[in-house]
Amino acid sequence: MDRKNADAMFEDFLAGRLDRRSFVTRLLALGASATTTAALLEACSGGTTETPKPADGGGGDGDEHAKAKGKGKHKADGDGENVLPETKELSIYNWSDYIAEDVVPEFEKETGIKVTYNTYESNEEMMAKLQVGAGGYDLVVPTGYIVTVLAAQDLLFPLRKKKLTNWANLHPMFLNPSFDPDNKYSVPWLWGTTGIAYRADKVKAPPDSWAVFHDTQYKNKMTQMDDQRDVIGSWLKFRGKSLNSTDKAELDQAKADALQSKALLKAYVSAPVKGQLVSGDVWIAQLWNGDTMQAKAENEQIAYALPKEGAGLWTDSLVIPKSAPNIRNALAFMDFCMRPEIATKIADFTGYGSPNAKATPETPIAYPTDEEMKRLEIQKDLGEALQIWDQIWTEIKAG
Ligand code: N2P
Repeated sequence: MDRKNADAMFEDFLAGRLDRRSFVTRLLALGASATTTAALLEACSGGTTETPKPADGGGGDGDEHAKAKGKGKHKADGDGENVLPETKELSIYNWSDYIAEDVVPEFEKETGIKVTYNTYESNEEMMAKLQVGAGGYDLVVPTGYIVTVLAAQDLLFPLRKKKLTNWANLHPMFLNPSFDPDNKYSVPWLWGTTGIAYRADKVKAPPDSWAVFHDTQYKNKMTQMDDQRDVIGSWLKFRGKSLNSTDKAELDQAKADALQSKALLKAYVSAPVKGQLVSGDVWIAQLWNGDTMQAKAENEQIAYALPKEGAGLWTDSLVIPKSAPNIRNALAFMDFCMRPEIATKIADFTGYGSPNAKATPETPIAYPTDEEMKRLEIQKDLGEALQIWDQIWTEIKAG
């Protein structure tokens, strides 16, 4: 999608210079996927269309704000930075099923802060809201490559590490990631893989290849995720290519493979497929390891496989949008979740790996074996090529 044009269109739409219908038509014409467009509309209609005012001037270190406002009157905030306002609220926007149930209530009880908690099903859904300034969120949980994109768009608030007293609990392996050097903006939340969940009691053999989504015997019993990076990425892997490919011919082949499989799929659906796996409406689903383990807790017949051609490996992280109204509380929640017992609860409930070295989860987690690890690839920002991916995804969805 042509981002400059798209940005100009958002402005026209928000300012009422472009009606809803023309906005949608033009956005699709620019190559935005239907999912992105729907998410944008939802974002525009929900809540305020104004960019929430940054609580801390929005600047990297808040200095400009201090100068503009108080000319030295601002008190220092422990490390020479200006004071973050004290509020009693916190708004969290996280993936569905991605926290333990009692973490938020415990935080509220301990701090007296009232938490608003909303969920999303894809990075695109979350980004669409942030990019139009809707939501007033204090914390969101993007996948690694999305942290890079949001930082490049100047949408993130740099962490104040001095407020993160439990930082040392994080495993060094998850620190200083290439998607966010020096963890300028992000605190690792959970990590996992994107593979195949299946019903061991229904399939003839455990699926060991993305080719299973071309297998006609499973027509209408299979789903792939509602996520362009995961779907197109899986077909690229199937052909031995990188899931970050920007090569037009490789992407055309991935599109052809996706369309061939689409005829056999019940739907493109991400986390909500768990219920259908449990009930047996779906036997084979592209899914993440942790969500698969959550479904397995309800039905023992559910298993997880990483295809032989390779699959995706990712880390999701907590970040604070620059527009966050409650930055102090966002930092407090980050720190709270880095406590060993809280990190343990989160890993136990979600079935995902914790980046916290002191977490001691007891529920089974489908960690990749060393051998599988060699076949995993990390998603990267696609840069300009995202336009081609957006276009292909729109065609797959429409096809
Ligand atoms: C949410 C799992 C999200 C993982 N249930 C995506 N990286």
